[in-house]
Amino acid sequence: MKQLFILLGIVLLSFVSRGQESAQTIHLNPGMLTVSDGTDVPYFAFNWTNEFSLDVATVAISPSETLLLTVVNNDDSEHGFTLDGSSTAPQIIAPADSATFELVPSGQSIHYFFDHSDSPTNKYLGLGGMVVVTGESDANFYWNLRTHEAAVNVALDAGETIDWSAYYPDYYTINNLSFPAISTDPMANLTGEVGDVLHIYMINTGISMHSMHFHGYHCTILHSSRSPQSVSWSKDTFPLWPGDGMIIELVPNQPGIYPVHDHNLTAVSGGGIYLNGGALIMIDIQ
Ligand SMILES: [Cu+2]
Repeated sequence: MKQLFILLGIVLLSFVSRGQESAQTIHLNPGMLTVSDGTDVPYFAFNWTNEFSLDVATVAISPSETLLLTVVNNDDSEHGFTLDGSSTAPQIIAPADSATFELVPSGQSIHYFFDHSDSPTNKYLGLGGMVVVTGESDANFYWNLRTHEAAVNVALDAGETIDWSAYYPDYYTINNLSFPAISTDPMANLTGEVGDVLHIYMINTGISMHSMHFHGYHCTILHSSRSPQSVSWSKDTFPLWPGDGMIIELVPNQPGIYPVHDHNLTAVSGGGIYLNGGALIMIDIQ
C-alpha cells in the first residue's frame, strides 16, 4: 500500500513539474519582402498558416507550460530548424515534412528559433523568430530586428554565391516592417499610461548588430540570453548581437511622446534615404 502511494506521488509530481502542454504549429513559407521604397525581394517567413505573410509568428507560452512546437516546411527545398533551450536537437526538415520541438521553460525568457542550414543564408532570408515565455505585465511588445541588402536576396534567389565579408545592408526592419508601416505597428510601438508595467521582448534575428536607444525613459533588464549578469540593470540603450534576445521592463515615470531608435543610425535610413528605415519606433505615454 505504501509503495502504491509513493508511486502515485511520483506520477502526480511528474505531471505538476511538466505543467500544462501547449501544442502550437508554425509554417515555413517562401514569399517576398517589400522594403521601404517599395522594392520586392525574395524572402521567407515563419507564419501561423501555410500562406506567406510578413507578420512573423511569435510563439508565446506561460512559465508553467511545456511547449510542443511543430514546424511545417512548405518550401520545395529542405530546411533546418533550431530552437534555443529546447531538449530536441536541431533537425533538417524535408519539403512537405514537419518536426516537433519540446521546450520546458525555467521562467520568463526569450528563445531564438532559426533555420541553421546553409548558414547564414537561410536565417538571413527571414527564417528567424522567437518563443517568448511571458511574465506579469500590463502590456507586452515585440521587436524582431533585421537588416537586408536587397541585391543579396536577389542574388541568392538566382543561386549565386555570396561573399558575406562584403555584406553591406541597405534596408532595416522591425517585425519585417520599415517606415512608414512600422510607425503604426501595435506590436512594436509602445503605448500606455504612467505607472504601467510594459514588457518589451526583443530579438535580433538578422546578421548585423543593433543597439536600441530610448529617449525619455530608462528600462530594467529582466532577461538577457547573452549577458545574464545584466539582469536588473537600469539602462537606456540595449545592445543585441545576432541571435541575442532580451526582455526589458518599462514603467513610465512621466507622460510624453519619445522615440526609440537604433544607435547605429544607418538603420534609420532605407535604400540610402534618411528616415526610410525600420529601426525607429515611438513611445506614447498618457
Ligand atoms: Cu537618440
